Amino acid sequence: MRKPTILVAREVFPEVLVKLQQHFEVTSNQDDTIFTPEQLREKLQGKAGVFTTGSERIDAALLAACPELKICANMAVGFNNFDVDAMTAKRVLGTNTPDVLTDTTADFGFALLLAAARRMAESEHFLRAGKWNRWTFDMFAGAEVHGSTLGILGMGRIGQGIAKRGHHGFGMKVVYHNRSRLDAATEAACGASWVSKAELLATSDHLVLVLPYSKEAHHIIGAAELAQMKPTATLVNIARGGIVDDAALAAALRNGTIAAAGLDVYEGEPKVHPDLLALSNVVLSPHIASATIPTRLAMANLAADNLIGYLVRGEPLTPLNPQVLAG
Ligand code: 8YV
Repeated sequence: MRKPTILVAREVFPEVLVKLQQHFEVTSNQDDTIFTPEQLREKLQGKAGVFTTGSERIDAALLAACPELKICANMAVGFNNFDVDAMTAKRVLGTNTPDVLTDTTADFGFALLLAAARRMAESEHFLRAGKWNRWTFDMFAGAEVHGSTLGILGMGRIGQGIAKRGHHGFGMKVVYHNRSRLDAATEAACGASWVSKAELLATSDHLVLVLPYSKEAHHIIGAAELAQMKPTATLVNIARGGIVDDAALAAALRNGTIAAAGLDVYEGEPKVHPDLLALSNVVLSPHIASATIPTRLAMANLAADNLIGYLVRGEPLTPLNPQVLAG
């Protein structure tokens, strides 16, 4: 029997490609070309499955042009590059990679928080520029982390990981806001209390954003929200670009509305708002929160196992729209 055909839309670990080739006729992209929507549509002709990353958009127009497509397996926990409703309507399964990146991403969220609050990037640039010629009592004095109040917006798996690090590791008071409140046992394990969004903004010394991107979450942190935060506060975004209004954040950092920020994601990335690039009180990283080799390998393997599970056995591991499996 002929093997099903799939597209791996970006470069992946060679061993993951070898595993996929045991089950599928694979069109790979080890040159790592970023396909335009037209190129993606062209490459997907006749394919039953696609291995995607955040850079491939799967929408109604693409699905209409690729009638043989059955599954899109994203190598990411976030899936805002998928129009899941359109996929469900066309009976195309979507999968993501939860759990395997939780701790790695939470570690990085904490790294950005510490770097921004304790002014690590700014002071390092100062030293490298040869400007350090004496110690002064208040040189690069930052914000206290231990014992402070950690706020978390979006309390899923990664949010809980950050809460545990703050509570158990740094003795922080943890407050969170989420549409649904966690059960009492999970709140206790994270040392976290639910508060309203207004209270979260007003009381957090360090506010970490970990909510998924949705239309409702667009610019959920803008000028009005930043104005409600403490002037000494740190803001960290490891969720998605577009959740923060980057222009408003740059203005708030410039005007002292808040003290510092740590960002891993941006509106329109890989472009970064020029006003952010001009500021010293923001630590900027290029969307690397899940970037360790063991974690990226686990993500790639889970995406591959979703393709194999569904196209070979009819059983994906982490489906986003299990309705597609029902009938
Ligand atoms: C990915 C991420 O590396 O999992 C996510 O949602 O943001 C990152 O871990 C990125 O989306 C590339 O697919």
